[in-house]
Amino acid sequence: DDGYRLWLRYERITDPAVRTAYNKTFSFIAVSDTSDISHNAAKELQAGIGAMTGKHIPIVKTMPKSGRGIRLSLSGATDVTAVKADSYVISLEGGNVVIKSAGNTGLLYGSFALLRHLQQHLPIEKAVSQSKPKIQLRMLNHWDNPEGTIERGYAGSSLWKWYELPETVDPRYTDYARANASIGINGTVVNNVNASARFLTAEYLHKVAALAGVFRKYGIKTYLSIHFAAPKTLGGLKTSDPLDPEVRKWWMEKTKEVYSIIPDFGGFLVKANSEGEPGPQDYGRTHADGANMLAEALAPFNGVVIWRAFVYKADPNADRFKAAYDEFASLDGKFAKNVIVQVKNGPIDFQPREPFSPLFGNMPKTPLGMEFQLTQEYLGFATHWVYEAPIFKECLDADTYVKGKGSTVASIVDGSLHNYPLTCMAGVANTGSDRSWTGHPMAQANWYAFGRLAWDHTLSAQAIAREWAQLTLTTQPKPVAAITDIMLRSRDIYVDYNTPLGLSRPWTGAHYAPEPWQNRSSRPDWTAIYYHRADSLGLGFDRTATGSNALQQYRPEVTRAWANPETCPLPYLLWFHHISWSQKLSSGRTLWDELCHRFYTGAESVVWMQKQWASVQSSIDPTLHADVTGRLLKQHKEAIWWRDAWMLYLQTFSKQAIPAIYRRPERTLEEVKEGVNVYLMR
Ligand code: BDP
Repeated sequence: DDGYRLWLRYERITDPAVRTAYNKTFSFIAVSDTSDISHNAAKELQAGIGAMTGKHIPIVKTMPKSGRGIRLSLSGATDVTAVKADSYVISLEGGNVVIKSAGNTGLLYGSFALLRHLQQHLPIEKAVSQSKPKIQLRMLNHWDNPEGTIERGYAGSSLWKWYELPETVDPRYTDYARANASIGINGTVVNNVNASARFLTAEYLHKVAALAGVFRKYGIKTYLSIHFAAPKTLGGLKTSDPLDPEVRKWWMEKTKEVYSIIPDFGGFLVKANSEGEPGPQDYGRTHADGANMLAEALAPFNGVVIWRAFVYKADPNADRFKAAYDEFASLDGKFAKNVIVQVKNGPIDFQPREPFSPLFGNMPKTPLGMEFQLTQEYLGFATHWVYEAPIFKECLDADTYVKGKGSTVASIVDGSLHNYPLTCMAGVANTGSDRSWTGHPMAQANWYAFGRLAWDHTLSAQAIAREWAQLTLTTQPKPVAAITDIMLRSRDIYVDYNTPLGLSRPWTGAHYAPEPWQNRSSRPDWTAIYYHRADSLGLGFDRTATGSNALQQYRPEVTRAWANPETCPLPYLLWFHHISWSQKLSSGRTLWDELCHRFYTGAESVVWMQKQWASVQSSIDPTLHADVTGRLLKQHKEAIWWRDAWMLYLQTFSKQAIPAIYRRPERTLEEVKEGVNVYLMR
């Protein structure tokens, strides 16, 4: 198994009782709606159930007089909301399974829900359910470049073969769309946020249209990241000032052209005045001015602007933690109706563990979308096994207290707390041209978990892990439990050997190798020492009132809990405090001893992962098992690499010994540095 089929494997059911029950129930699929989406729903059921039972199930327009089957039933309702159209009910009527929805997308999602159920070999009666998405725009963001590379992509090159498009349409695009639809994803931004203006040329729009033509048959809308200076670079104008009438006209005409080529185009995603990208501030205008200009051009077509809040200036005295809040909170209420501000889960940058972004809750009049990162930029690329649902859940379940207790980030993002008219959750994709789609086969679970949570953020990380393992790896309960266990612990294990106790590592470089000593860069906030602040006294970034006071951006309930080093949860400790090496922590250990403990147990726990994985060998496809075994070997080596790098480096400040219960690193700090240099060599 090369992993290509993802969680849509539809393996033949070997249990005769289950197969007989399914065979009795499924002798036809009746669908009268003739839309592509409904047709694809029926086709998916036919292929899936057919493969699982070994029986050909005909697709028919009207219900046959005898026999039992599945009916896809589109209610005649008109003028339904997008959420209604995506919702579905699965019921049993006279022995038939009926999937009902007000929209054909609901029929598609209901069909995939039924298939998920059957793939777990569950009784048909238990499929009776109803479901509606909590978020309207459930999107992937691809950081794909026109020449085929992927920024922060670790699974091969771009799925989009721009040089072949639009004439050649790779069948893989259909499988991509099926996979997304199966977990409820209904939007995709196909190009990098560091956007090339090339995507707005007619030539590229036709390529994008060919992709959109495939995606729309699975209920997926296509979006583009835009280059804010396109009026200049592409249009030959003298300026890209968003208040300039010529510039506005250029965007209106360009947008019209986009819609003439892609009639159901979704909208624009924008990274502006961030990390060197152009933006409205180049002309003394605000983010709102920039977004509203695009919103005006998109409004006639019901398109949306998704404007990113990932900004931080090159100010040596500023705390990058505060930047997004400082630039955006005051703009609340100034954005046009069809603008969503997309916020990364944490205030800095997709770190292995971050507190939630303080922007959540502080823009009640502006729909805030969530941006998670599926690709493992800071999580060991495609080598380390990190199940990300706990990261997503930790943020979604966090309480902001903006409207009292229970004001979770999820309730903000799903629009319920502030009555947002638009809701959006995006995942920076981890897909690429690798046969397994995601490089590390277990990273498929992160794509899966993102889709499931964007649909329903109340699902638990555990339930999703179990479901994914059953669909993707094996239906046997014991190995499923063992794999779920690895998945649920994997993130904490990674954090322990990589960035324990609230350390972070968004420094420049490969974003892979340990370089806590890195102290030179074109900007101070691109060095390692800016973040960890190790010195002879202690470690960590003081963000309390005696430091940058970033904690002030949260509500008092949060600030109070986190501003006190005694009550600040250990996982966030060094995010907010500079702690002395010998200070006793709530664990009973001193900071230095706790660090040693985390680094060592973290690295050691990878051995536990290896053992768990070895224990499931007989239930897993041999190719896949061997692949993951190899990656775990590497992960263990690199966990020790990270441990040694941090420990030896921090020891130069703490001047304390590594407790005798742990084996001393087998290399010196200089040797680790040399190794990292080789890694970084060009
Ligand atoms: C950082 C990445 C960079 C992205 C940037 C972003 O290192 O490649 O362009 O985020 O989100 O994490 O814009």
